[in-house]
Amino acid sequence: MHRRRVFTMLRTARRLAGAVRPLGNAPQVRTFVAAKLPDLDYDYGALEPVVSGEIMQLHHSKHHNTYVTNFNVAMEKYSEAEMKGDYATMISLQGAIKFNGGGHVNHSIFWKNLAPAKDCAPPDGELLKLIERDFGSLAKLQEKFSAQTVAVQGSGWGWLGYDKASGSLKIATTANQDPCATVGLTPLLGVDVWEHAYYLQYKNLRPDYVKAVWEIVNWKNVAENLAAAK
Ligand code: MN3
Repeated sequence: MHRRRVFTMLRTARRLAGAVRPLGNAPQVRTFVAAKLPDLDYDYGALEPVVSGEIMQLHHSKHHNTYVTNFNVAMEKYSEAEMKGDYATMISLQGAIKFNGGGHVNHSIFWKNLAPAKDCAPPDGELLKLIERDFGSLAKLQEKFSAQTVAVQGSGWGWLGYDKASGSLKIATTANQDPCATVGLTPLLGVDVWEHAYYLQYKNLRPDYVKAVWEIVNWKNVAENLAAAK
């Protein structure tokens, strides 16, 4: 390579590096947008008898709220570590970010997926068309979804997701608070099968809880999620 050209390249590289250096010794102020516990669109008791008001209150105001609090704490620490270039700390925080951030993301979807039974109507339009194409019928989707979700070992979630690559609907499960996106799908409908979601009411009978949840699935919200995913 010509010497003059190498010199020009070095000068350009130095200029670019200078552009991202902080100005003087001014402190860098960097904050992340703190997560907030979302309000529910219905009262705690509005999903009865499928899910009791007691479960809803604990689930939203205690469990979900704790994920939000712990996610924000982990993200504050992450931001500080990031500014210091403390990569080891950044890596050590990733478990807490995934778990608590996943808890926040998943429950935020879940609350919107549900509605009082009197306000729920079966899916129609584009959503119904895709359900029938990809599963045969709504009943078959529900059967397959329920079987896989009931079979989650320990704590986790059942999902109906949209697969952008194939343009189709897919059923998946995730462990713990892993979000649906970790299996490559855009979440349309999630069902929480952590024991805190049903145990006070259904005890060990997770299949009864999952079967009953279909009565309070807000298909209108699922259709909105599909429209946004496409
Ligand atoms: Mn939960």
